[in-house]
This record gives sequence, structure tokens and C-alpha cells, in this order.
Amino acid sequence: MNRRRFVQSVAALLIQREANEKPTPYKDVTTYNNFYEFGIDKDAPARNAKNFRTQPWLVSVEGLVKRPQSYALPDLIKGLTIEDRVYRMRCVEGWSMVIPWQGLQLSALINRLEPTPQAKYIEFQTLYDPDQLPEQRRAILQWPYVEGLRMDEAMNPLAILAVGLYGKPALPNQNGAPIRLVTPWKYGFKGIKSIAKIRFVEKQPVTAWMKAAPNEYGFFANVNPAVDHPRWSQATERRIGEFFKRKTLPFNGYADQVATMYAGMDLKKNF
Ligand SMILES: Nc1nc2c(c(=O)[nH]1)N[C@H]1C(S)=C(S)[C@@H](COP(=O)(O)O)O[C@H]1N2
Ligand SMILES: [Mo]
Repeated sequence: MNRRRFVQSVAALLIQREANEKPTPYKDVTTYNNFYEFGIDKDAPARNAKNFRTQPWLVSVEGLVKRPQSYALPDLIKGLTIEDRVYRMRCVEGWSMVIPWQGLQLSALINRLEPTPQAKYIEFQTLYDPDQLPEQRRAILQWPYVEGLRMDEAMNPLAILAVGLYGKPALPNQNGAPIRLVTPWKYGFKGIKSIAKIRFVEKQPVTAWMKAAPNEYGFFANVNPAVDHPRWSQATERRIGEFFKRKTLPFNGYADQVATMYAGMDLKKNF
């Protein structure tokens, strides 16, 4: 084979690999985690979350909503369709995975809860319980972990609340049991775990990562290879289990479904 043909066939292989969205092995999905409440090392959540009690689980629904009240999780989601969704997940740190989730469309829950027209954003909080989430005793972040979405983002059909993965009936604790957010066009840190509070609010929530480093982590956190993190490039990523780096795609490859929500916005400013 001449050199040119060799280069072409390697390029073809790479393109093929790019299109291949093989789920990341279960082992990696459940032992390489970010869940700082259980420790900052990637393997710490799997080791330290084993005895986390996720039953019974209450979710407090608050703010600009028809009936603010606390729900037992099964009541909150009763009757809502649980779907399989295989999504890419791109962490802001520069690695990525493909995860087969089971979850409900966030829009279906919001419709059920009936926020008032004043509600412009939805805020989520992780359980605050330092007895169970030991790192909440330390000032790594301001606890509890807080995340949020603009209402149109929350209503986008891609946004789900995951309650399972890899066909298991329940989420592993280290992945955010019993219910966590998944927004695949955004950096992974938007996907808040172990949600105990949902608030409908008028003003943009200040998220845990915005509080910790406002110049590094914005509210929108849309995956964007053209906007680097102040300390590293976001142009490429390492898919867990692969050797070669991949190019990071705008909106993590979901631009067709989400880009119109940000039409006219300066995505360098609104990072
Ligand atoms: N409560 C809470 N949620 C969290 C985090 C966290 O530390 N605490 N880490 C976030 C980050 S940075 C990522 S990349 C994803 C990782 O999700 P996974 O471990 O299920 O892959 O969870 C997000 N949700
Ligand atoms: Mo992340």
C-alpha cells in the first residue's frame, strides 16, 4: 500500500470509530465517577456510597408551582413513562462516556407539577445530609450541590431524570441514586445527582460550581469546543476506554436538537 492510501484508510477507520456510539462498559460507568460528596477520587464514590440510603426518598417541590409539597419519590413519578436513552456524557475535565440510561422526560414531570408563568428557571438540590454524604463536612464546594436550567432547557425533550442505567431497575448510588438529572448537550456537572429538592424560580439560580469558580463554570455549561476552560482546552476529549482523543462536538453532538434555544446568544460570554 502506498503512503497516501494508508493515510486514507486510517482516516476512514477513525471516522468509523467516531460514529460508533458503543456504550462505555458498565464497570467504567460505575467505578469512574464524580460525586464529590463521597470523595474526589474517581473511584471514591463507588467505594464510599455503598450504604447510602435512597429509600424512602423525599423530593421537596417548592417555589412558583401550583402545589408546593414534599413527595415520596414513587408518588412524584408515578405513571410517567420510563424510557431508554443512550447518551454521550462529556465531563468538563475532558473525558467522555456513552451511558445507557433509563429515565423520564423532565418535561413530563414539569407539566405534572404545573409551574406558574412567573417560573423562568428550575433549580435542583442534592440531598444535604453530612452523616451520609461525608464530604459535606468539608468545604470542597458550598453544600448542598445546586444546579439549574432555564425553563426552555428543562422542557427540551433531551433532558431526562434518570432512575436507572444499563437496564438495572435502580441507579447505582455512585451514579446519583435514586434520581439524577441528565442533560447530554451540557457538561457533566450539570447532571446533579441524588435530587432532594426541586424549586421553580424567577431568577437564574447560582449553581454550586458558579459559586466555587465563576470564571471557570458558567450557568449554561453547554459543551463547546470553541470556548476553552481557562486552564485547559475543550477542543478534544478522551472517551473512557479509547486510546485516541476525539474531537469534541458543539453541544456534544446534539446541536440539531438544542442549538435554536441559544440563537442570538453570545456563547463565549454565556459559557
Ligand atoms: N451532587 C453531585 N452531583 C454531581 C457531581 C457531584 O460531585 N455531586 N458531579 C458532577 C460531574 S462533574 C459529573 S461529570 C457527573 C458524573 O456522573 P457519573 O458519575 O454518573 O458519570 O455528575 C455530576 N453530578
Ligand atoms: Mo464533570
